This record gives sequence, structure tokens and C-alpha cells, in this order.
Amino acid sequence: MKTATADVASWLKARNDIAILTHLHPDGDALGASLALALALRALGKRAYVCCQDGAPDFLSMLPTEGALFLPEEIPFRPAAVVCVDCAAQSRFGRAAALLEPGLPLGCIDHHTTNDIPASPSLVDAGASASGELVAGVIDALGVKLDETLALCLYVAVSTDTGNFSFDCTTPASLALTARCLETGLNLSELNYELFRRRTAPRTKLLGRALNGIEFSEGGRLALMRVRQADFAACGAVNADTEGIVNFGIDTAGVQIALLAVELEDGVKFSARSRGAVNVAAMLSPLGGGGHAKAAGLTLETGFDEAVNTVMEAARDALA
Ligand SMILES: [Mn+2]
Repeated sequence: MKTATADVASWLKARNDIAILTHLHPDGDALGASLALALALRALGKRAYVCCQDGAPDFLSMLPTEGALFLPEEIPFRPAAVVCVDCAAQSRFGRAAALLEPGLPLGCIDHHTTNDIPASPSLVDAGASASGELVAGVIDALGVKLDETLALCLYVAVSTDTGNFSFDCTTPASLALTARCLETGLNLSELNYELFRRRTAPRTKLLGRALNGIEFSEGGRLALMRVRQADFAACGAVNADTEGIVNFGIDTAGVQIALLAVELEDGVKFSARSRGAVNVAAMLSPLGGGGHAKAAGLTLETGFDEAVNTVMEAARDALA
């Protein structure tokens, strides 16, 4: 990967007016890695910006997006080169794909195993915990010093993609980069509060209602929580506020499968988590769902109770 890092750095050095594209509904790694690269290129006197179909979500408001992150309709100049960061497929660019004009030099920095973007140079390393880790290598190769702003972006990238350093993808390299970031003086406790703990009052109330109704079955191995339209209304909460609720089920001792059923206006959305041997992606795939072995999802367009019965039956079978 050393060679690919050097290739990307020398390719970038030879270019100007660079747009960095990342995936829609951007997460901490998408924005953190992209912004770090844009700011490093600017430190070399180049014009560069990040373009994304969607703006930064609220919990990433600490990132230096001002004048650096643009919606496709608001870009300050047409790019002479494009770098795709943390995005594995062109379909994930949404409206920002309009910047990918045929013949434009195209580079790529990503850590998804399934990357199919026809870029050259392409720095794709599935062993990296975050795209931010790869961008940090490129920044080093560019000879740009890691200042506090770059460190903030890279810390956000690595800490969010590793689940605050708790997922299997956390490596000595991700922790070594984090150590370098902390040396610039980041306020770790404040950042971690903003990134991982702070929630709105409606979100806390919605969590309370979901927890209050949690049901355990199969000898405590199966947990089910429900969020109905009436719960959203009672809490002033929205669909996005259900994120993370399912983890309270799977973090309960003895639970092997946790399900969260969320009533949408036109269907029911399920989140499934597992601990131990059960593969919840395989469990949900006959019903049209998918995801990862320990975290998967599914949307059904039947009535709420019928949908819950269907998925609970699949979960009981998986535990049998
Ligand atoms: Mn990522």
C-alpha cells in the first residue's frame, strides 16, 4: 500500500482545482477524511473542496465544513481533477456524480472491499479502519504537517468508523494515528461527547418508550423493541432518532438476537443485531433484507403486527 499512497500523493501534487467526492448521507469518515484531504491540498496552495449530495449531519457540526464542503449545485468552480473518498460505488454519489465528467482525471481513496470505481491512481485498502487512515498517509506523503484542524478531521474519521475504537477493525495503526492527533491538542472528552453520546430530548424520550416496551423471549436470547408512529408523535421524534436503539437490546446479557421494529408511514423497518453464532444477514435475506453477519436490516410493506410476526418467526428459527 506504500506505493499506492505515494502514487496518489504525486498525482495530487501534479494537479490543481481538485474536487473531492464522497458518498451521500455522509458519515464521520466520509466527511472527516474528505475535508482533511481538501485542507491539506489547500495548505499546498491548491484550490480544493469537498462535494457531497448532502450536508453534514448535526452530530458532525464540529467539522470545518465552512467554505470547504459544497452541495453539487453550489460548487465554487468546475474541477480539473476528482478524488473519490470513502465511496465504493458511483451510484453512492447521488447528484454529486454530475461532477464526474468523462475524461476527467479520477483518483480514489477508500477502504471498502467492494470498491468498483474505475480510478487511477486508486488507493483501496480494506485493512484500513477508516478512509481517514489512508488519507493521513497521503497527507504525510504530501509533506503537509498535521495541525489541530487536520487532526480533528482525522480523529472524527477514525473514531467514528471504529465505533469509538471498539469494533474489530480497530488496529494498532488506527490507534497510532489517534495518538498523533491527540498530540495536536484535541479536546478528547468534548469531542467524544459530541460524536458518541449527545442526543436530543426527543431522541432520549423515544429511547425510553422503546426500552419500556422491550420483550425478551426464547429464554432471554431474543429481544424485541417496537417504535410506532404514535411514539414518534408523542416524543416529537423522527425516523433518524431510532438509530442505535437496537443496541440496547443486543447489549443485554444473554441476548443473542435483538430486533427493532419501526413503523414507517408505508411499511415496517427492522434492524437486527446478533451476538454469537447467528448470522442476521442470512436470517433476513429470504425476506428481502441484508447487511452484515452481526448487523442487518429489512423493510416489509405489510401491516405492523404481521411484519413483526414474520421476522420473529425467522429469529426463532435462527435460534432453534
Ligand atoms: Mn469509512
